[in-house]
This record gives sequence, structure tokens and C-alpha cells, in this order.
Amino acid sequence: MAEQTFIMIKPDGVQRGLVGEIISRFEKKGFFLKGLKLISVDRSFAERHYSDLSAKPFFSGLVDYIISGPVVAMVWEGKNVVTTGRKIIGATNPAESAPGTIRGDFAIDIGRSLCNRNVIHGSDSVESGRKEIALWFPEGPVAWSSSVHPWIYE
Ligand code: RTP
Repeated sequence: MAEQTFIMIKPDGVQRGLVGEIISRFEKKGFFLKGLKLISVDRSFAERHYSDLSAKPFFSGLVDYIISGPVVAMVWEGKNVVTTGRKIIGATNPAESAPGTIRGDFAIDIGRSLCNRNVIHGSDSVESGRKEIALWFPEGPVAWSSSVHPWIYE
């Protein structure tokens, strides 16, 4: 199976109307959308998603932020989509993310709650992508194959 990643538009991205813009960037790059839902999650679900960060000082602020409004959960597929997806997203701290990246173009600053409001999340490895897709899409991604494939991959 081709590589997949989990991408989440965080509550600030949804509130600011960036959903279409973000989906468009992944589509135009040539990645394939394999899962999509607008969803509000509760505290225990957000804590499970960010369980690796539970010891961090910003953990509770991060969870508060993620449950503060609906998020858009997505599965994207394609060659090197995990690494390339992280490049499209940009550095964690918006103050350091390069222009041209999503965070570089649409976020400015670390939040006062000591938790970055940085618009979007992307899996940091193929393995965490697998875990996150299983958590957010227990029903599994949608299986479909696009006929534009040969125009993207020779
Ligand atoms: P993400 O998991 O959301 O894609 O972000 P990331 O890999 O770039 O960063 P990570 O270290 O996993 O942190 C997860 C999210 O926690 C918030 N954060 N705040 N105050 C801080 O120093 C701080 N560090 C991280 C951000 O919302 C970050 O995306």
C-alpha cells in the first residue's frame, strides 16, 4: 500500500476558514485524499492523540486548544507523503516556519497559553501515521485509486 499520513486542521485553522486552502495545497501537490471528517473530540480522545507529549509543560494547554472547536481529520496518500507533508506544513513554531509553508503563511506566534496555535498537525513518521489513522479512522480510510496516477508518477 502507498504511504499514508494523518493530517489534522486544528481548531484555529477551521475557525479562520483555512480548510479549503489547506486541502487545495495537498491536492495540487498530487497527494490523494483517502479520509476526511469534521469532528469535535473530547478531552480523553485529545489526550490519547497527544499521549507522547503528556510529560510536556504545554500538554494541558495543548489539549484545551484541540478540544476548543471542531477539527478536520484527514488521511492523505502518496510517495513520501509523511516527510513531504511535514515540509508543506512547516516548522512547529510559526515564528520559525518558512514563508510558503502553511504555518509560515498563516500563523504568527506562540499562544499565551504556552501552546502553539499553529493551524495544522501532520504525523511525524510512517509509524505514528499508522497509529493516528487507526485512532481517528477506526472504520479505515476510503479505498479508491485515481486515474491521474500515471500523470504524477512515471
Ligand atoms: P504536531 O504534532 O501538531 O504536528 O506538531 P509538531 O510535531 O510540529 O510539534 P510537537 O512537538 O509534536 O507538538 C505538538 C503541538 O503542541 C504544541 N506545542 N506547543 N509551547 C510550546 O513550546 C509548544 N510546543 C509544541 C503545538 O501546537 C504543536 O504543534
